[in-house]
Amino acid sequence: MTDDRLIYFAGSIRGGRDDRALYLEIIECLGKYGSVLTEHVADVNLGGEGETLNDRQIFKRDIDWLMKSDCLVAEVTTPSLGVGFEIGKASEWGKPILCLHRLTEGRSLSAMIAGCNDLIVREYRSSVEVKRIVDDYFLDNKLLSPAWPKS
Ligand code: 6K6
Repeated sequence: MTDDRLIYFAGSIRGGRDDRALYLEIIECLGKYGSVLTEHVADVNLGGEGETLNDRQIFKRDIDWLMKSDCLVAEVTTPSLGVGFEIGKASEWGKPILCLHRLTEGRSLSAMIAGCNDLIVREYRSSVEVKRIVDDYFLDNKLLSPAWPKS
């Protein structure tokens, strides 16, 4: 039943790569619930010499993927213009959006994310906890319903 669900995972790239290893754990967890279109977000080589697409090509490819995705899961701890843009677009298009935010001393989430009613925002403290939140999200909510409308 989950085979055809397309999940867009968003995480910081040029905003900062400190959480890259955690993105990989989240992407592996998301793989239980559908196909993750953006596995490269956790790629250790992303942005390095091997990058073949220019910015316009990256933008077009990612926007096309986001448009055809069934939901957006965004890790929002490291502030990223790209992730914020993707959340804004997905919200405008009525996609289900789960934002994952790690509680960090001295830093708080943007009010434009924390205060937006279109998003589900979940706070976590550890990689174990963030994966439990992802499991709960996909197992509990109506995303699993066959009648769930595609945007
Ligand atoms: C080349 C040089 C540095 O990074 C690259 C390759 N860039 C990207 N590749 C794929 N997706 C990207 C890239 N840059 C941004 N994105 C999209 O925006 C991803 O879907 C991420 O969720 C988000 C990250 O935005 P920034 O502003 O942190 O880069």
